[in-house]
Amino acid sequence: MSLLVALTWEPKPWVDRFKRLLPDRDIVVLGEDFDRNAVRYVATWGPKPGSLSGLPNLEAIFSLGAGVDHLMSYPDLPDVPIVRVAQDDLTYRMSEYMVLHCLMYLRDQRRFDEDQKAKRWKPDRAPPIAGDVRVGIMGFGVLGQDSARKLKMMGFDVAGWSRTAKDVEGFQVYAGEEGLTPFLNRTDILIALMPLTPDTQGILNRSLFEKLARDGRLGGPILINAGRGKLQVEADILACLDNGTLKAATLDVFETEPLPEDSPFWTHPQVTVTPHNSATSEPDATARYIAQQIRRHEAGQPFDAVVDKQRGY
Ligand code: NDP
Ligand code: OXD
Repeated sequence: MSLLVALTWEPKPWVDRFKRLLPDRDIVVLGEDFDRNAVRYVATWGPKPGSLSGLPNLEAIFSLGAGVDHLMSYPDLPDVPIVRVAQDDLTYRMSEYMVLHCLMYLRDQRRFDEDQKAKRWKPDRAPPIAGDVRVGIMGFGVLGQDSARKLKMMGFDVAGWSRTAKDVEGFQVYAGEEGLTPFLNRTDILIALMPLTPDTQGILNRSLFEKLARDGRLGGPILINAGRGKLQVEADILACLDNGTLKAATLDVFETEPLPEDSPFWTHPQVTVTPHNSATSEPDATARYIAQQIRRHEAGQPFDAVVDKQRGY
C-alpha cells in the first residue's frame, strides 16, 4: 500500500516527512519507478496531466494546499475524494497576514517608512482607531472566519460575504448576489479569501471596486487579495488605483506567478506585493495532517475537509 508524492517542486522534504510519519507504507515519487496498483493515496500540488490516471486502487487525493483549483482543471480527475488542507497551522498564518496588513493601513505604516527614509518628522494628530474601519471579507470559510475573529479582536468592524447564507456568531454575513452590494457599500478594507471557480474568476474588477465605501477613515477603499490571482482583473486594479477608486492594494497572488519582472505592481507606490506566501503549507504540519487523515480513514472515519467537486472548492 503506497502514498504517491506528485509535486511540481522538489519532493524530498515531503517524502522524508511521510516516511517518518507513515513508516508502514511505501512512499513513492512521481517520475520514478513504482507499482501503480499499490498506490492508495496521492499527495499533490499541480499534478501534470496523466500523473493521477491509471491508479486503479486509489482511495483519496490530498491537495497540499487549501485551494484545489490546481486539481479542478485536471483532465479525467479520478473519482475519489479530494481532501484539502484545512488546519490551524495554515489558517493562523493567513490570519497573521490579514491582521498585519489591515494594521499597516490603519496606522499608515508605509507613509512612516517613507518619512523615515526622508528623515521627516510628521506625526498624525488624529489617526483613526480600528473600530473606525470596516473590513469586509469576501469568502467567509475556514480562513475568512478565523481572520475575522482576529481582526475583530483588534477592534476592526468586520463583516463577511459568502456564496450561501450562514450564521456566524458575532458577525454580519452577507450572501450571494443580493448581499454583495450592501456588503461592498459598508467596506473600507476588502479582503478576498475566495476559491478560484468559474463563478469567482475576475470578480475583483472595476465595477465591484466602484461599490466600495467612499466615506471611510482611510482616505479611500483598500484591497487585500490572498485568494487567487485570477479572482482579480489586474488592469482594473491599476486603473482604479490611478483614478482614486482604490487607495491602495496588498496582493499576495497574481494572474501570472511568479509575478513577471515587468509588472507595474512591483514598483507601484500604492501596492504591497508578497510572493504567494500569506499562508504557506508548512511541510511538518501539512504532512502530519495528511498522515492523520489516512489513519482516520483506515479506522473507518470520514475524511475531513473533502472538496465538493460540483462547487469546485
Ligand atoms: P473555504 O472553502 O473554507 O471557504 C471559501 C469561502 O468562499 C466560503 O465562504 C464560500 O462560500 C466562499 N465562496 C466560494 N464561492 C463563492 C462565490 N461564488 N460567491 C461568494 N462566495 C463564495 O476555503 P478556505 O477559507 O480554506 O480557503 C479559501 C481560499 O484561500 C482557497 O481556495 C485558496 O484559493 C486561498 N488560499 C490562499 C493561500 C495563499 O497563500 N495565498 C493559502 C491558502 C488558501 P460558502 O461558505 O457559502 O460555501
Ligand atoms: C493554498 C495556497 O491554496 O498555498 O494553500 O495557495
